[in-house]
Amino acid sequence: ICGACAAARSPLAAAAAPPPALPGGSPLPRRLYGGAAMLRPLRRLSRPPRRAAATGPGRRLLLSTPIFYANGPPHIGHLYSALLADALHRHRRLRGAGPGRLSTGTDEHGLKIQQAAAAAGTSPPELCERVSSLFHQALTHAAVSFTDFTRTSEPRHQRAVRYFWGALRDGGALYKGSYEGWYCTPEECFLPESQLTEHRDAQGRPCKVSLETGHQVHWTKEENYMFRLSAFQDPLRKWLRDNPQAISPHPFYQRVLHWLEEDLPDLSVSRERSRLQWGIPVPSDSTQTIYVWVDALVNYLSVVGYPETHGEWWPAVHHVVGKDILKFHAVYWPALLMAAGLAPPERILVHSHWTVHGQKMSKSLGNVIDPFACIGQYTVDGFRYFLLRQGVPERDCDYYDEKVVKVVNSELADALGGLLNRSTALSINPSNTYPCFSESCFPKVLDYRETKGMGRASAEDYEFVASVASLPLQVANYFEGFQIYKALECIVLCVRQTNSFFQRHRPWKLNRKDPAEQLWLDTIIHVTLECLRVYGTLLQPVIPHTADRLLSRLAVEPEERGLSSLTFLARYNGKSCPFEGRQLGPDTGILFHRLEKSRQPQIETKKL
Ligand code: ME8
Repeated sequence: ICGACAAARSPLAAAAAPPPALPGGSPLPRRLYGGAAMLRPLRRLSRPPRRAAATGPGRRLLLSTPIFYANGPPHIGHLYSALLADALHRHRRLRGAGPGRLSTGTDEHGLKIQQAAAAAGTSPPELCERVSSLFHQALTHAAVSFTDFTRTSEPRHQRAVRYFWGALRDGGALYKGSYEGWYCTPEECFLPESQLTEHRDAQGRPCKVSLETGHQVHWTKEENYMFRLSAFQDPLRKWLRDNPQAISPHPFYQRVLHWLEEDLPDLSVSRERSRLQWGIPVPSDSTQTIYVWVDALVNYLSVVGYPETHGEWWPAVHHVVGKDILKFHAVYWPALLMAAGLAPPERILVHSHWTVHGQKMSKSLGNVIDPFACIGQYTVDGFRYFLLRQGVPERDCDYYDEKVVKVVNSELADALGGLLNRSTALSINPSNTYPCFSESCFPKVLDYRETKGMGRASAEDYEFVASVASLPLQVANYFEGFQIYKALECIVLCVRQTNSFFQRHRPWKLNRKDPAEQLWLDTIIHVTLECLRVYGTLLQPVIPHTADRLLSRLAVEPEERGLSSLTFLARYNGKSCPFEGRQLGPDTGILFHRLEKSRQPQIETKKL
């Protein structure tokens, strides 16, 4: 069946009169985003959408996590995706950047969910209800500060998907064709022969499996709607060449460019309704269901009010995604958007996977790590810290219990907690105030190597305060570059340097009765508390509860916790310091309790 025949059945498509399609071929779509054939407005909107401010401090940004399949309970891989997005969202707020949203949710349609419900002896809506609420709970429990939680079964989302489909069809990007190939249900996509290998199924019969995931594929032959993906090869290449920051980290950008050098066949974007009932029907063709990936990707638009108000946010959007869904986000999604008359997302931030003791996490291996149990065992902040500190987006990271205990104890409990404890101990700071800084003890110098005889601070001290002074900018750059683990590494390095500074000067040995010694003692504590204020402020996006306790102990008011108030060691630069002389907040005990090592927290099957 050619595109012209399909159009004859649909008045909307007939109006657009798409060019006859060559199945598998690549006739040029009538409208290409940013191409020579410029966009025609789709339908008149009731009011023109406001555009997202492109630059400047008032710039809006929608950050998104993937929406999670509602076929099984959350695991730490899901949580990691969400925490990365959450930390970026919180860091924007810390910077006082413009309005921001953090969207997440559940992906509830498709064969995978239909089959999981059947296997669980329940209906798809019931299964989705249960699993979606588990994800909602897990994210809330982990202090993910999402502003929107989309479920693809919601009417507002379904309406957006139908509208988006209409935009594709009106633009001539769809045609009906016969399609056959190997379908992988767990991945919800067709796979080419090059991505398959021979295997044996549970009964020992030969079968084919996905090379990447090991999931079995099945030969599927259907009449489907096809999307003219092949026609977007050049526009996609141009988009990436013009936007080298569009996909980070860089190896993933290169991977996508490489895919775009290979054949880019058209994409099947619907399934026969007789095979897949659990999904959104194709508008004006009830024999077909919209492909679950098209349905799911549109969540990023439906959350910002597509097709009415999305212009207030789109395309100021950053998607955080796992490497396994990179092609869907960096090839299919931008092409679909261009075909629907919209710009690609501004950035796609890609992370790798967590393995467990060197193995892929899988239900059959019984090594799936349960985020609820981890949070119970390591605390919200402890576990957030571990995943963000040890997770390196460029490469897979291995999870094991001992590592969590070791990292969290040494960096949060001992280094950070110990520093606060030592510098606020009543024995060392009996007045329980933020003491004064003395310029005579720590005079401003142009070259810290020439400090002999000038005060009490050593060249090492000058070097150390310089590294703390540069920390907020360094951290901001690492967040911007999607290297949160490096930001944390720098903070820890400074915390350790502060401990050394404190240790080096042995303030407990200073004689408080001697006015000169008292000045130096106060200065040491002042510098230490200033450092702790910087760390508490910068750690808010990662360990919000602990950072709050730390800042409250230092008597930093809520309105003083943003980056704009973070003038470090103002007195050293001859400015006044609003904290000097302030009474410290109440001592609420140990900042972070050391963790005990215990058994690995895994998912219990009864959870579903
Ligand atoms: O892919 N380590 O949903 P999903 C780290 N519904 N991250 C992991 C991981 C691991 N071991 N396993 C999975 C889907 N993830 C679609 C998304 S978006 C329009 C639709 C990550 O529940 C994975 O990479 O299978 C992905 O980013 C996220 O969890 C959701 O996976």
